[in-house]
Amino acid sequence: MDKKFKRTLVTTALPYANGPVHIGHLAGVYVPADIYTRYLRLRGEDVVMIGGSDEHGVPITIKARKEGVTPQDIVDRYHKIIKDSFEEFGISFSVYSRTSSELHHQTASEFFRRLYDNGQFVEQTSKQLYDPEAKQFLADRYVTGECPHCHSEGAYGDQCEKCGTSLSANDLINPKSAISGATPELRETHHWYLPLDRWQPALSKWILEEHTEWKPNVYGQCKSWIDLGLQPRAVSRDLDWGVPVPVEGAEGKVLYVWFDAPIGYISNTKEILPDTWETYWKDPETRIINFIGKDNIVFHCIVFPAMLMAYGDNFQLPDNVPANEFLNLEGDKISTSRNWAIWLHEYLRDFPGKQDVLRYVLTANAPETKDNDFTWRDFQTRNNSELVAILGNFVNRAVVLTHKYFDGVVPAAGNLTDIDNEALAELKAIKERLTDNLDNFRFREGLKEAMNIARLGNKYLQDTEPWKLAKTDMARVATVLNIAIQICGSIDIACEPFLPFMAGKLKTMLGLEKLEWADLGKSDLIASGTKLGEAQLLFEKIEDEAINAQLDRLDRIKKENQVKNFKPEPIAETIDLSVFEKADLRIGTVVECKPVKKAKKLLQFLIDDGLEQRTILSGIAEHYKAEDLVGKQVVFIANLAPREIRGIVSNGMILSALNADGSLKVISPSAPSTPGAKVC
Ligand code: B3M
Ligand code: ZN
Repeated sequence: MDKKFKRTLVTTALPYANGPVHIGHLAGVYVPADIYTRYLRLRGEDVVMIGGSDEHGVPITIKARKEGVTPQDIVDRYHKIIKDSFEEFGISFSVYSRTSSELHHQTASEFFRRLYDNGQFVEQTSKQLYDPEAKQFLADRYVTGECPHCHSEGAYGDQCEKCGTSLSANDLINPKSAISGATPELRETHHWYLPLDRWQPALSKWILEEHTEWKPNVYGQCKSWIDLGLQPRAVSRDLDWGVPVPVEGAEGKVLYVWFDAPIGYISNTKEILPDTWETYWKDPETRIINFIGKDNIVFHCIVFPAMLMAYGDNFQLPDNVPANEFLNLEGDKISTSRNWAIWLHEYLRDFPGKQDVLRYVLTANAPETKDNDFTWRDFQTRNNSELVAILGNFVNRAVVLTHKYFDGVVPAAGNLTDIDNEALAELKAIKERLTDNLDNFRFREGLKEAMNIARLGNKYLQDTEPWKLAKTDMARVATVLNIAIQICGSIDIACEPFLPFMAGKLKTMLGLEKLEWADLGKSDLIASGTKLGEAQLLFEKIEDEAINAQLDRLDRIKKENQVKNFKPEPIAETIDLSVFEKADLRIGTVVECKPVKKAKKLLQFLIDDGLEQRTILSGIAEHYKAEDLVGKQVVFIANLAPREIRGIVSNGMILSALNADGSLKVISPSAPSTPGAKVC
């Protein structure tokens, strides 16, 4: 860490307590924040990591309304689920609290009041969208419509999730109430606005001049906001759920959720450090790092800093905001409403004890510079060919060989040869690169370097072949295994931020008392004479069945969504009866049915049409087993010109319904009919 700083305050975006958390949350915010915090702790730095649930705002009240329960019920339920998931994944918050707490309400209220008293707001009356049926103003997500920027449907009143633009409800094209579906009308209401324009010069200097080192995605978004010219932003809402506006004449108004939520970072710091919290917020020797997803950039880089500047009293601005892009799932955007996600509590049910595997895959694929994709196949490959085959394998070999030749007691090293010195030098070089990556929030690259230590270990054992030396030169075997065990120790330290569960196991196996970054790369990290624990497998292979079960689940969800969103195709152009009558539709009975070689989709039918038996090919092989269709009656077009497909002549066409989920269902008469009967 930079010498200027004495301590670090890591904040993590407060997830809305309106649903469980999924892999996107973990990959974008909590795993990177946890890696960074654990790394600083290993360095012996003073660091606190702040988390908590965001329990206000329309996302909560919408969910409550949908389920017919109170907002309090919703946040109580999901706060617990979210908190438990984080705990189980080893996200090592110093505090994980909630914005419905008494302390937060007081803190946010006081914050608003001070700004109000110091003339930091402008009060304005304006026309806002109002739902005449539900009899309420439509703040934020209570209204949806077409995005004025990218023109996609379903943009919210505060943000378009498609293009990420932050919006004002009045700008939506064709707005609709999310409560009643009604078309809103405009009604007058008054609100308090934070005049961001007043802070434009200060924000511009602070970000555009003093923080050119920020990630390009973050810097770029800030720059385009600032270049557009900052506007006053309303910080209150006409809602009954939230922190009441602490001002006379503000009945029925609460603080805008994006005003109170970031103050949650302060409240939660106060909660664990009631006496010293101010040092973490107001001392210039504190460094504040905000871990967030890209949709939260403007609030953390523009709005909250403006609030802090308006408050004064030495509140420090973040030193860095390493926001991530989004993680997709199997090629599609993760979406709570479409259930297109891997929920952490479900993952834990399906892969108990495999928290580190998910942490590993999410970091290896972290959406650090661009959106990235999670796929179950990649998950399996990374587990089997990296965690098992590289990391687990090396540690296992080193520990097992030490047990085999030295009863599990780390032997002393003799004179080092070139190969030993090279390995130790490479270890030091890896440490340097790893440290540099972690210092600069490049966790993907960092993880690669940590794994390179295991690669180095495997190569070292491969090159020295202690199992062969054991026949002739036990002194040399002692040196090799000593070094191999030192490499294991370095793996333990280097991987602790990324794979804390594995690191805990390995620490016990190696008899280490404490992991410290300073020890990483040392050649005497584990003293000779140390008795190793039993060799335990650190990772186990993930079989195809487990992965297929997950893919089947996603397939089911995709189909359910297709059915839910099914819109029948528009009706085709009108035709005369005479045109229709040209098609000779008949009933036929299936005499034979069999697959067609090398044609996945085709079934070959022999149909009794009352006159003769005719061959018809139909593209429904993925929807039926051939034998199940024998004896069934079908509707077919009898006078279609014959067509040759794959060397077989098809005389007609069997009719099927193409359903919303993509399935094809053969059309049959509702009761047994005569083969050859006309369909009319
Ligand atoms: N709850 C938005 C989100 O979950 C919001 C973050 C608050 S951070 C202070 O994306
Ligand atoms: Zn848009």
